[in-house]
Amino acid sequence: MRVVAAFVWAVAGAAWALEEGGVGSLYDQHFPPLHPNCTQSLTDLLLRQESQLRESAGILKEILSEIKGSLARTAPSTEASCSGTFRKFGGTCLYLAKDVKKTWDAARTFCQDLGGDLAVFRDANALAEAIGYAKALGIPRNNNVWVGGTDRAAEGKWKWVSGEDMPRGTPFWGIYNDIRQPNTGRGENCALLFGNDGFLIHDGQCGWNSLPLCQTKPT
Ligand SMILES: [Ca+2]
Repeated sequence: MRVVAAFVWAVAGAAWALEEGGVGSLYDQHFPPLHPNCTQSLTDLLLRQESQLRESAGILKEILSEIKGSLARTAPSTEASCSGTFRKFGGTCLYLAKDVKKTWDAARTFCQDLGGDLAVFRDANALAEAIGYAKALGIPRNNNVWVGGTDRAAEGKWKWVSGEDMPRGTPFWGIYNDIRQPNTGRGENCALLFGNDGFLIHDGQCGWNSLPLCQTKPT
């Protein structure tokens, strides 16, 4: 509104100044003096135009908002996902083959054939998610689940198949019948989730037949 008023005053003021300066006659030849009614008409015109521009700006904003919403709905998702039978848990994909029983080595080959390896857990939350997964699948407590840990290369030095050291103690390894795991030395060199101990980690004989817990990265 102030802009419109200033413009009107500027036009009227300029016409008046030209007349006062002696070049008014030249100005009048080209721009006859505005009749007071004309000034009012110009003001009305500018006010109407301002109102229309505001209305147009509002409509354009609505259109822009619609376009943004449409783009957001049609844009492809960039969130990583897990392929095939694998399920996503945080930043990893797990697949517990509940109907497959194999030795630790055969279970590892089974997982590698699916593009992954036996599962490893770098923190307690990751292990807790895997235990929750096993329980949700209804794995019987007398079943065990192979994970990717072994001390076969050097007795007592438990390593993940990724080459990292396995964590020791709670809450990773179980304490069963007051015996802290791992407890069987050279007799048991492969790591499993022991059903009868709430699927906490135990050492087991690599030749036992247990369920493979496979892991891949989301893609
Ligand atoms: Ca051992």
